[in-house]
Amino acid sequence: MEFKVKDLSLAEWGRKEIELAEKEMPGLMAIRAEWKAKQPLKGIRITGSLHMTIQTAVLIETLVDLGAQVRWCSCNIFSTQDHAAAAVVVGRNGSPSNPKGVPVFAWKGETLEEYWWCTERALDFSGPEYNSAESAEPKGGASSVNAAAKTVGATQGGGQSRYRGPHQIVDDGGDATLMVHMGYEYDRAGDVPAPKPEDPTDLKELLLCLARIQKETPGRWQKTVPEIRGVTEETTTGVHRLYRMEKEGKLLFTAINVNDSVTKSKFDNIYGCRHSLIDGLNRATDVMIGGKTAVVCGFGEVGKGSAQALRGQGARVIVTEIDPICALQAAMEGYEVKTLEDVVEFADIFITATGNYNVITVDHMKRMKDGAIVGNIGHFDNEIDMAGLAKVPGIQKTNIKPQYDKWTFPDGHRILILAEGRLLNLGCATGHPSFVMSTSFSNQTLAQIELAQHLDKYEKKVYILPKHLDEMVARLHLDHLGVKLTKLRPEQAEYIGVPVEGPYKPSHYRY
Ligand code: NAD
Ligand code: RBV
Repeated sequence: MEFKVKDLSLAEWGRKEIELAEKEMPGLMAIRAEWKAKQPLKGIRITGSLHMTIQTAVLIETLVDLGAQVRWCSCNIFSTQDHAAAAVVVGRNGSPSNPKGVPVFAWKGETLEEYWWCTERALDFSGPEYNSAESAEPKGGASSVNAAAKTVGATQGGGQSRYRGPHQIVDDGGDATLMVHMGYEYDRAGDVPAPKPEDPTDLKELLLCLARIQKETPGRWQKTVPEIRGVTEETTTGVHRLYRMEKEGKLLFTAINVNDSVTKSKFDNIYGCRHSLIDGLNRATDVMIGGKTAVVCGFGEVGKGSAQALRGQGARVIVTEIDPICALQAAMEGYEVKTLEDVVEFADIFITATGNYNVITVDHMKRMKDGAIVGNIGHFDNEIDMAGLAKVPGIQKTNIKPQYDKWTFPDGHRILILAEGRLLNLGCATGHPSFVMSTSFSNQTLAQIELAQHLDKYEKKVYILPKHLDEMVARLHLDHLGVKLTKLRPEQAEYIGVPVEGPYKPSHYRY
């Protein structure tokens, strides 16, 4: 079996934590129990690009239990838990000397070149193990998709005619989707452009990776794309990318926006970050948060959870916002709302949670006080201008420990940066805990089943899951917390105009 992880001997530890996580992931366990016999993902090849954590291991093994053939990489260079990756490769019945699990390409501390290599490997199902008839013929409208793919392959000849990509993608942030879309575009153009000096490093590395692939397997992406049924996207930033592609007419397959299931964004983004933001801050810095002034940039879902966590520790929290509604919400919650310019000189801790870029600029960092802590919990590494920081003449970077650096400016003042500006809860800690990831990943699994079983209902557009599934995901998590739900009586249902069995809210309801 092909794979690349840090150390397979970590598998036993990983397995123990996976087993504990399963107990905290009742939604995924219920979906396994409900669907295992029906095998709704049988014959479906799934590529996942999502933080390779213990929680993700439980998702991967759920997809396998439902019949899928899975390959996986992380969507971040720092977020892999190496013992989780090892356990997934070894599998439930294998051993480090005889791994029988899922091919994973991920380790903590990848370079960007390695990152794109891992993504590319996770997208390649050409090995002989995928050549069975069952792998080639998924149910539910795929035969025409496959027929189209075979035609493309047949016209090209050579090795790539046997080339197999995934049928479905689980994406987080959209990098696997981006690689496929860019690869496809450059395949058709016949050339991958050379990176420009001003391109961000990860784009440069992606272009170099695509150029290599085009040389080795020309036509690969044209063969891949017609076989892809769709993608299910985990996070806000990835979803923004998808809607933009749809608007520009560039989306090549169906996309399910998992983030905007209520049981994802109103839980993972808020309560998950409420847990894992301070976990990351504490593990990296071990600095007392109480009494400090903390600035949270962005008061969306992630900002709301982050601000609450910092306040819970006794920090004095200041919020920055561009949206008057979110600014007003923050004020009504009792936070001061200021601009960064107002507070940059005296705050102790800065957290970006906007999904935007250049929110904390080099100029801001030049003005921060000595010892200021700067971290990001949004998806990419450009909310804090890390590229600009590295270019400040005379600046010195001193590594304190992995994913924690001290940057000393020529005037002698220092700032402390977490996870090189990448999401600190996954870089410096282990991301969200299992229970809340169970709600996110139940949505992911249901979305994957939807693509596998009902593709005929969808066009090449972005969709969210229907509300009855959202309510079902919530329902699957109630018992674990001892929640007793009140049963709606028929006459009451009639009075408020909803079915007794739900959905209980109209689609415009915002929770
Ligand atoms: P959101 O849209 O709900 O919130 C973002 C907020 O930032 C918005 O209210 C917006 O008005 C505000 N904003 C934008 N530009 C700003 C600026 N220049 N200054 C101040 N505020 C600004 O999105 P979200 O769901 O909270 O997600 C935010 C980011 O976090 C995304 O990148 C998302 O992918 C990521 N995310 C990370 C995790 C994690 O575990 N680290 C979890 C969920 C989401
Ligand atoms: N996230 N995953 C974890 N423990 O596996 N923690 C957070 C985990 C996801 C979360 O769903 C968010 O939308 C995404 O990471 C941002 O990349």
